[in-house]
Amino acid sequence: MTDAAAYEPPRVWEWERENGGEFASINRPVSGATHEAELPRGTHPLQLYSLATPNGVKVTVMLEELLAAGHSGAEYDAYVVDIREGAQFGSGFVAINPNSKIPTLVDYSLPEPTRVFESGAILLYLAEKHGAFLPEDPSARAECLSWLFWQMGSAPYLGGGFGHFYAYAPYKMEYPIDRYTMEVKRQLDVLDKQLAETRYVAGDAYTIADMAIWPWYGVLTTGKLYDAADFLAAQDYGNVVRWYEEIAARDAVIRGRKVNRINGPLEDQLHERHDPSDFALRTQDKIGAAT
Ligand SMILES: N[C@@H](CCC(=O)N[C@@H](CS)C(=O)NCC(=O)O)C(=O)O
Repeated sequence: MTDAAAYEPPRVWEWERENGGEFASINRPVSGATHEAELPRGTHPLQLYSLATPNGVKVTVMLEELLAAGHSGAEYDAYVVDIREGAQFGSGFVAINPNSKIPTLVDYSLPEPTRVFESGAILLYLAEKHGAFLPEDPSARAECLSWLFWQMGSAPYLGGGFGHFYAYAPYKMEYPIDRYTMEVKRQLDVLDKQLAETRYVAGDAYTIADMAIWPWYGVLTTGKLYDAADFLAAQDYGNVVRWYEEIAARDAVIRGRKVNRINGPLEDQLHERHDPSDFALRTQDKIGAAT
């Protein structure tokens, strides 16, 4: 074990503004707005404020899946909240999500505009609103919700634990990397064993449980998340890889991954989404070519 314990916690912790880690400039020990900033609003009932991180992609995939399944009431406008620039601390965003995290949705189709934050809550809200991707049978529904909440409880160990210490911390520390790698591999094994029995996570049907888990544990097997596929021997989880590939090929997933993406190939970046035609006309390669 490297990194001998050199740190002795003081009696009362104090905020050291520059700790050197990636995202250090946006991390604060207090909540609330740092500046005034109104949110833009489009014409559709559903307004999404997000970014194409794993948590953001869950929701854009769900909305594109709903539209592909014929739920026209799921038409939406999607705006980028650039969390690297601190946009999640603008007053307009804090008003719809006091926790200052993407994704956040506002539904204007109800008598009162209704905010929904937390990606799991948004998936459940949309599934119930449209009667889709959530089984009606009580047993199947319980299984789906169990896996949805499994994801919400597990992914912080993957993102905030493993991802932080493996990819973002200012230097590599063996103890936390070891601890979180152990847990993430255990989680991958849970998923792999489940997917050895079922086509999708919660059974034969593709549900919001798949949409929640896939952008984290599915994408992890490709190396596109934290560049950690080799380190985790992620390709050894063959059932997860099979499930990842089947879902990655869905048209709605291909579209949903592009929405609010601000990195990667220009043809995969649709910064704002207002209309289905935007995928053909307004990705960054097209906008760049037109200007
Ligand atoms: N539990 C939340 C987590 C959301 C979350 O952590 N969002 C990140 C991006 S993936 C974020 O907005 N981070 C900005 C910040 O921490 O200031 C959810 O599932 O919606």
